[in-house]
Amino acid sequence: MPLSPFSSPIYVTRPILPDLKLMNEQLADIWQSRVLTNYGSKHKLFEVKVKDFLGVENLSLSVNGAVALLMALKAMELPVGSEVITTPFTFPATPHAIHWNNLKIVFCDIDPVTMCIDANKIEELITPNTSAILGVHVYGIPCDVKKIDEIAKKHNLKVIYDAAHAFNTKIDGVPIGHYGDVSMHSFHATKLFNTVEGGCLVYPDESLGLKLYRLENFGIVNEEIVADFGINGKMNELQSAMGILTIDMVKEETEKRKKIFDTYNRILSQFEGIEVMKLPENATNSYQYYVIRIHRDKCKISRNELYEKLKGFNIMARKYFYPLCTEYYCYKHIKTGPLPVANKIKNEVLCLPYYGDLGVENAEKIAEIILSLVK
Ligand code: T4K
Repeated sequence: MPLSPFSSPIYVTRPILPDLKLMNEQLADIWQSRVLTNYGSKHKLFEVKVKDFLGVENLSLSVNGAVALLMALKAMELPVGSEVITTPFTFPATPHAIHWNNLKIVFCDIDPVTMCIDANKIEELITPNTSAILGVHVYGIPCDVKKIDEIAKKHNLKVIYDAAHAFNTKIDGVPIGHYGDVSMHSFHATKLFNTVEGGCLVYPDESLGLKLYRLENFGIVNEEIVADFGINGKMNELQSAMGILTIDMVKEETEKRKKIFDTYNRILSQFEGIEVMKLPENATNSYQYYVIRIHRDKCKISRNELYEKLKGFNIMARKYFYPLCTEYYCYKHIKTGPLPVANKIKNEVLCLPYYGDLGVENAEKIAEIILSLVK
């Protein structure tokens, strides 16, 4: 029997939402206190809850992931104009953070398996002017953190991770934020765990906390002393209230997504033209994105054709991350070496609908539709 389209659009994701009654209770507290932002009681409680959840000691909440990343780079005190090696296969927020810090972006090719920055190609890009490496744990798949750490130590570089997709990822049981000098998690509405907009920075060195606090609060020390060039990166009380409730939903949402992950893998891995999402054995899954790769030589249609045809079934998959950041108008001028792997993979990837309420039955139907189109 031919597969029929969904009756309404199936988006790539849908945010988890707390019970409205519980949210109203949170709001009533805020209304009563009239403290809307600047480190109120919701912020304090939420910070403790996130630290407990992640199993980390040093964490700073932030208004969103992009601003958190700006501050992370700023906190590293890298020489103005120095070079930061990063990946072109990411959301524009990653290179933008380098640019906004008056640093030079150096794009490195990606690993053919993890799709993260290729640690084996970093050293050839290092010059006397290199100051840092900015890796992205794309789709929650970890970078080669151990190799990157070795390179950084050898060349005296800072390591910053854009872990927007890797909330709750662990490597060998260690929270991913323990690697590198500082890592950013995003709590955007499109993420597994959301505070509407929001994010945090996690860092192994406790002393970074004070610096980040100053950076996110205008550099203010007290009413008369401003010690640093801070901006306003604070998370407010409404975001924190949302987070206090949604963090308790992450475990259940993760369990639901695990079933969808297994369903997609089971059905889609039957066909050699589709490469299903895999994580290294020593890493836990963040369950933020579900990505497949379409191998054109083995499929009837291309990734782009599949993406378009899925729309006809009301399935709104997304081509994260196509095009590469090097192709964006604002970064086209940057001279890069060849990026053969990133240029190949950008045409293969497709992120499928992935959220708990999608349910296993709908995931099965999506997978069957994909198979019927590509085989
Ligand atoms: N680094 C990396 C590697 C990132 O991927 C991101 C963000 C950042 C840094 C920056 O972190 P934040 O500053 O955002 O915390 C989305 C998100 O806006 C963005 O957060 C995310 N990465 C990126 C990968 O995806 P769009 O433009 O694709 O989102 P949009 O609005 O098209 O949403 C996708 C689908 O989600 C919609 O079709 C429907 C659904 N949706 C979306 C929203 C916003 C909802 O159901 N409800 C909603 O409220 O960028």
